[in-house]
Amino acid sequence: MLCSLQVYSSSASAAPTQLQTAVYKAQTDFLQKYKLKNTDIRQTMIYDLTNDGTSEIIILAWNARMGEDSRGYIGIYSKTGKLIAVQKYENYEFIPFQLHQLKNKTHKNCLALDNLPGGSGGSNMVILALRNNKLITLAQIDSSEGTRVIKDSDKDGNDEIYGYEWYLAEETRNVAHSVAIYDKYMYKWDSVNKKYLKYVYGQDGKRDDLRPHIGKLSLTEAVNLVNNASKKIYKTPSISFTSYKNNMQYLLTYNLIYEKYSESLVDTNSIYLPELEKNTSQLSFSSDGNKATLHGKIKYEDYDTGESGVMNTYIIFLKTKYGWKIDNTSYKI
Ligand SMILES: [Ca+2]
Ligand SMILES: [Ca+2]
Repeated sequence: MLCSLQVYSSSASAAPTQLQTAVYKAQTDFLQKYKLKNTDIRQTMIYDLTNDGTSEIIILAWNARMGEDSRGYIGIYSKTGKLIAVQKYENYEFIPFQLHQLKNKTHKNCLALDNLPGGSGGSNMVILALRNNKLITLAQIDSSEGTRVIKDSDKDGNDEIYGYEWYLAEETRNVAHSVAIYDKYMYKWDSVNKKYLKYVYGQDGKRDDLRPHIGKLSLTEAVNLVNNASKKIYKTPSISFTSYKNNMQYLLTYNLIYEKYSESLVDTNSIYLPELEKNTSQLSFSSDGNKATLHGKIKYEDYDTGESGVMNTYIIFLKTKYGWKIDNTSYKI
């Protein structure tokens, strides 16, 4: 199905096929038209982009100069070497890097085009269809961290586009890019509204747009959350960072979890999480309602002196897409 050729050569020993001749003719014409060098041709694809049952020759070229002088072109030729369409990319912010075949039931055979990857390795992508001898943009796909995959997962005749993006939220505000939390995303063709829709999946694999609304935290919920987290964390005195993260990520914010990132083995006794009682605890909220503070009291007794007292503890909660999580803890006598 996928057919990608690089046959730019005038010294082939075997007699060229009709297709090779047409490709050569198209490539030569393209190079002359846009004053490009042989090496500027990055990709040649044989693909039926006009959806008439006959393949076209699609050439992607960009000159090797970096920066503002960079120019990119896509040329679409008929199988006989006649120019059908050209798309120019003369804005250096988008340098056409690689073409992929993409199926779409409405527009039939389409193209996905990667932008030249930036310094971070990520690059954005556009989805193109040929209409009236012009390439039209159906969607702009956000940059992905690492590999992007084009696949018809649900076998509905439309390819989906999968990638990964940095989970940027209040609960990841201090988490370094090097250890960032990546959410998976999917662009899916909406055949009713005729457009691609983006869906994001969280660390639990659930779609963000299907998550239940997170309501106001109640005092009972806050106390239970702290007590559950406390019970869970002290079960294992010492635990690998990965297990710690996996066990606690829906109770503690990533910000709080990643405070322990430098330790390969997390000493859970060094984490302060009390067990509280509802009748001695009070809950208050920030003005926007997205942050809550639980003020609890813990009785303590000094074994040496026999003195007893009450310690004040403050648990800060953040509203996240997963629900309320503990973001910080402190105490004072
Ligand atoms: Ca065709
Ligand atoms: Ca599909």
